Parts: sequence; structure tokens; C-alpha cells
Amino acid sequence: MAGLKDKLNDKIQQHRPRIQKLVKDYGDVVVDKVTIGQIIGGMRGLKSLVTDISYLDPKMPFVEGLFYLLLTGDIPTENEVSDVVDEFRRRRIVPRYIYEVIDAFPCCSHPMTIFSSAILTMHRESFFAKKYTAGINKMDMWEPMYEDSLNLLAKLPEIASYIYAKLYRDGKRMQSNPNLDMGADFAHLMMKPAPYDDVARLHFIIHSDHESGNVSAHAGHLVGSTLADIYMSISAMINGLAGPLHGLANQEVLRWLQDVRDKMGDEIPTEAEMKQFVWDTLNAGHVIPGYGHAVLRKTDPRYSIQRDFCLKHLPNDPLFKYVDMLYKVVPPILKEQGKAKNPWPNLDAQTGVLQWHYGVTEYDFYTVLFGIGRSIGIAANLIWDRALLYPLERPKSITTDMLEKIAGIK
Ligand code: CMX
Repeated sequence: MAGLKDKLNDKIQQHRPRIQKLVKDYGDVVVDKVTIGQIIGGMRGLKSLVTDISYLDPKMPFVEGLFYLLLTGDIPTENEVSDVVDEFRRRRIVPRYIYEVIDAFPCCSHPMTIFSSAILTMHRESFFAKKYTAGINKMDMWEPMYEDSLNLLAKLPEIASYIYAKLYRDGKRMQSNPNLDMGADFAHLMMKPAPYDDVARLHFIIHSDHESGNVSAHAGHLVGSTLADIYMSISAMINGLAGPLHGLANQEVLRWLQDVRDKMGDEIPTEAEMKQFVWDTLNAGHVIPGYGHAVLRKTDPRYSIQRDFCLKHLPNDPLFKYVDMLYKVVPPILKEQGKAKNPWPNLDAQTGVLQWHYGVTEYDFYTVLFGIGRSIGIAANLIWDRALLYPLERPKSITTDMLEKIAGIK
């Protein structure tokens, strides 16, 4: 067993009794109350999921190191990071049929559709599915999930960059460089010079994990709870991410900014003009993409990290100036409008500026980048789901009649 897998095994053995004790001795303890507002309002903030994988150190430069941290909770040494980098490198080769699946897509297909389908198609590679059919003991299920996860994560940069090459570069593609870590290899595959390697690492790291209740994480967990393999779960997660109220918002931010830019004829708007654009959007019944959050009630720290990077590396970028102005203008307007519970920006408000600056201007592709990062966090969660034997997720639904009775209306 490799170093990371050994260490993970130790952690799993230590953790399992904690869950067993909670269920056996404290199973009836009330954690949260459920209100009618929460039931109708999409279970916002309801404490009903478990994850122990939610804190990360964004200073860790290699994505592979972050995966180690997410799985074990320990900051890896340089050698431990190198081991994981090697593990990923060994698993990079994408099956031939995946290129054929990508090539077969009709023109104008959204890259997220292609990405999700390519991942799903690799279901036939799943060790987990094969072991399940052969009758694996449930205590051992995390192991093939671990193998599948590494196999899939290692291939995502190649799959994504091939989709990019096919859609936006007339099929002109690069071969993966076996000497590079995941972030640097992705920059190489995208044919982007430094510091795009750092941009890629930063991007994958800050998009990887965000608790369990957001739509993509929850979709991945929900499908995984049926004992579906990693390919099915991550494909489902990608579909959740593809909606405009979630991951696609980073594409929507750029679409919105381009619209403003077209109207301004490339001039930087004054603050008064920008305020007017924001109000026009709200008055048309649309949301301001990149602002608001289902749970956070302050500026998203992942927004701030990207903003700091922009301030350091591209303070004079015209698009950054737009986004910077929006940061001043939007929160007071959303507060004045009084609807959004969180008037502050989320991470999607900054993503596009960085990508655009370094030449990835095809904003349809931005959610695919999000998807690579998010897969890392979801895979870590799914391995732990299997290790801790978390059950099938199956909440109970009730009718409006029942709610009215509970509310005392009927
Ligand atoms: N612009 C305008 N109105 C907004 C808004 C925004 N950015 N954010 C919230 N509102 C509105 C909601 O549409 C809702 O209006 P109605 O009462 O008319 O339905 C009201 O404010 C209350 O919503 P909320 O409780 O503050 O927010 P939700 O938890 O329902 O939704 C989110 C959260 C992120 C979907 C919402 O803020 C939004 O639509 N933001 C813009 C899209 C976006 O940036 N999504 C990405 C989020 C991060 C991610 O997942 O990637």
C-alpha cells in the first residue's frame, strides 16, 4: 500500500468507532429543528449532513498536496506531496475511447455536457463497480473507491484540455508532460506560460471543497450514497455544478461583464454608470451573478484570495477594473434592494478575470475548470463516505396539506 493509502487506512480505523458510538449511544440527540420555511426554502442551512473534510490551507502550492490534506487532515511533507504527485502521474493516461466520445459530440455542445459525459463513460473502468459485483465486504469498499478516485482525478486535466482544444483550438493539442505536477501540466496542456501554472493550482485548490451541502457536493454525495461508483457520482456532481445559480455563475459573470463592456464601447464606466447597469439588471428581474450566497454572510474568502492575486499580478487589467468597481457598487445596491441575504461577492465574481487575463477567454469553459477543482473535494468526501459506511440518503417528503396542518392553518 502506498504512503497516502496507508495513512488514510490508519485515519479510517481511528474514525470509525466515533461514528459507531454517535449512532449507537447518541442517535436520538436533537441537532437542529426543521421549520416550514426551511422545508419549502430548499433546506437552506439545515444541519443534516456530515463531512469532516472542510478546511484547507490555500498556501499549499501543489493540488496533489491538497488532496493529501483533504484525505488525512494532515499537512503533508514535501516527500509526501512528491509521492502523491507520482501516484497521479502514473494514472494520467486517458483511454482512447474517451477522445472518440469527445470527438463525437455535435457542434455547439456546452463543454460541461461533454465533460460530464466523458467522465460518465469511464464507468466501465471502475474497480469499485467490479469489486461490488464480485461481492466486496462493505468494510473494504473505501479501497476501490480510493483507487478509482485517483485514477479519475489524474485524468481530468487531460480530458478538460482536450475538450478545450477541440472546441476552441481546432483540435490542436499538447501531450501531457510527465515531469510536471497537476497544475503545471494543466497549464502546459492549455499552452499557457507561467504564471498560469500558479493560476491553475490556485483555481483547483480554492474550488475543491466547500462543505457538503452545496449543490455539486450534495449531488455527488447523494448519487454516491447508492453505492454508485466515482464516475457516476462525479458526473452527477458536474451536472449540479452546471446550473447558473451554482458553478455556471462564473460564466454568467463574464457574460454580464461583456454585455456592460459592449454597451460602454470598451470604456471603463463611471461609478454612476455601473450603478445604473446593476439596477437595470435587477429591475429586469435578473440576479447579479457572482453576488450572494446560500450560507455565507460576508465576502467569500475564495473571492478575496483571487482578488489579492489580481491586485498583485494584474492591477491594471481592464476587466479587473470592472470587477473592482462592482465590488464597491453592488453590495450597497443589494442592501438597498433588501432581498439578497448576502450582498457580498462569492468566488465566481473573480474567477473569470484571472482566466481572461491569461488568455482563456472562452467563458463557456470556466465551469469545467471549476469542475476539475470540485472533483478533488468530492472524491475525498466519497472515499470517506465509503470508509464510514454512510448509508443511502433518503429524506422524507410531505405534502402541502400536511404542512398546513402542522402550521395550524387547517
Ligand atoms: N442578485 C439579485 N438578487 C439576489 C442575489 C443577487 N446576486 N442573490 C440573492 N438574490 C435574491 C434571490 O433571488 C431571492 O429573491 P426572491 O425572494 O425574489 O426569490 C432573495 O434575494 C433571497 O435570496 P437569498 O436567500 O439571499 O439567496 P439564496 O440562498 O436563495 O440563493 C444564490 C443563493 C447564490 C443562488 C443567490 O445569491 C444568487 O442567485 N446569486 C447569483 C448567482 C451566483 O452568483 N451563484 C453562485 C453562488 C456560488 C456558487 O455556488 O458557485
